[in-house]
Amino acid sequence: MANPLYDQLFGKHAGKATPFLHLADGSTLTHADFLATGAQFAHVLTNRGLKPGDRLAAQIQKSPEALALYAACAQAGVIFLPLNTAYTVDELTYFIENSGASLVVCDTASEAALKPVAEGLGAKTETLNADGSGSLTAAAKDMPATFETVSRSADDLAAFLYTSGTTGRSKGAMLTQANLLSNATDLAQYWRFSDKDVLLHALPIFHTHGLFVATNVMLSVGGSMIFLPKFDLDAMIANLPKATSMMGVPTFYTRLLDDARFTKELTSHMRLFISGSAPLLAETHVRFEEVTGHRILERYGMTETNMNTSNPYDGERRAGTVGFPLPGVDLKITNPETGETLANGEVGQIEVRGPNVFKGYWQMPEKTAAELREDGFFITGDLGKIDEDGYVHIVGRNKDLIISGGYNIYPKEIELVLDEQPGVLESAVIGVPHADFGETVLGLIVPNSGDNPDLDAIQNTVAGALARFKHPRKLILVDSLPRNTMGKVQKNVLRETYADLFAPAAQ
Ligand code: MLC
Ligand code: AMP
Repeated sequence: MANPLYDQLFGKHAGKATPFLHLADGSTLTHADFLATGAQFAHVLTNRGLKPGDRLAAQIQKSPEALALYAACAQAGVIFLPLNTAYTVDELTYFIENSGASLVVCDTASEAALKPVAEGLGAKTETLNADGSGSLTAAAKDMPATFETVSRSADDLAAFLYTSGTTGRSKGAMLTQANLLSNATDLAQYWRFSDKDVLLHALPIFHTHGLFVATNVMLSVGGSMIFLPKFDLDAMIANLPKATSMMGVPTFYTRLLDDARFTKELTSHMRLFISGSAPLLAETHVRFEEVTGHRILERYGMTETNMNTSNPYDGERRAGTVGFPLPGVDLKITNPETGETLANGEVGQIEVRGPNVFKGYWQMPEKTAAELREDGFFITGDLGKIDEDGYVHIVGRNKDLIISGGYNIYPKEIELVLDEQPGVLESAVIGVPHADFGETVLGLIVPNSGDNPDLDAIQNTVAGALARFKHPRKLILVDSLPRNTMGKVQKNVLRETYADLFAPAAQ
């Protein structure tokens, strides 16, 4: 009986007393301990009636147990659906309903609000808290520490990750075992990870970066991770001496660089620093090398495709580029109107194809067809070019998207809320440069004639509806929105007008 994802990432470490997770309290969890917890959880899942192919939605804090739940899903053949801990009940309701999740795992504090929603949608609930306590662990305590791995094929679905869309409706990206495995093994080789590596892990584990890139790579080689609950400067500085490598979003690197304790001495033993999920400014790349002597290795990926390109391990890591297509990944630049492939040097939309590319959006055949071509190329929505040396540059986006501190925010989702507010005629939400988050959210509101909308009340309503990281940093009343001759709002004009609002000098 085979289950490639479980066997190749988890099962092969069965019985190993080697360290897997180094925790903030100084304790260490071995691979064997971790797998035992995963197996106990897998028993609970099957006892709760979950069958292979069912969905488990989890909105839980980062902890070893949270990661063991991922292992449990892999072992029981359940599709894992991790959710941002910042999502509101409104947002969660949609994900639970859309995915048809059979079980929702949340922390005790959110249970009262989520249980009725889950039950209304036919899902059971269990709790799992940041300290590992909760009904799930309580039920797992007396379960056997081994579980007969459910047979799955590489083409079976392993996870759904929701990604917002330009229409404001989130889509569940269906990722197969093969998508995850191929990327994990390719990245581990490309970046020369081994069982000697200790990865400093401060990313959330509900997104591709922290869960699939970081964790799967380390699992595939049998290395260990310093598993911090979140990014905290003091904890990063304290733990860097024990790490060999680190992965982060650009905000991690700019925050480290702004701290006087982050020096060449602190980092001289490090093997590798990797950045992704948002553009790393060339200036940050250069500053990082000046301070540490290391060149950050920048790579490019997305929820639907895992990782697509990477700067080389040995060759030149070129600032402002995302490197070369990974082995097995085809990448082309096409004309957005005609789909024709463009010559090197020309800017167009980036399309990718490979074993890393997802299967489509859950129950959204039209959206899948619009973005995933029949020949397997996925239209990323990013604009880029390939230079004369083959390096891929991302120069912009063909999708209305803001990336703040590595989190994707789709303006449409916020505009839909703003437009409904009393006194609002229409709105436009844009991303403007921000020293810490790279970009941040700005909302522009056109009032109904003669009205004076209450901006504080609007912010409060937004707060109830949308996750904190999506809230506009500021709302501004404007008389009208600039439009082109087709009547389309010219967001580029707005972005230029407000470019300096949160730039360093204005903060
Ligand atoms: C937190 N806040 C954010 C935010 N993160 N607001 C906007 N954007 C963000 N990214 C909110 C907090 O709730 C808080 O609200 C306020 O902003 C300031 O918080 P902070 O303490 O400064 O933030 P912090 O908790 O330190 O978090 C910042 C961060 C974190 C950058 C460390 O956001 C983070 O870990 N980002 C990584 C995201 C990620 O993993 N992306 C990968 C996606 S996968 P208040 O109420 O206090 O004002 C992907 C594919 C690929 O993209 O290629 O990898
Ligand atoms: P997500 O859907 O959260 O996975 O985000 C994917 C998007 O993040 C991509 O489509 C890009 O726009 C952006 N992204 C990821 N890595 C990089 C990078 N290294 N440089 C620029 N943008 C990036």
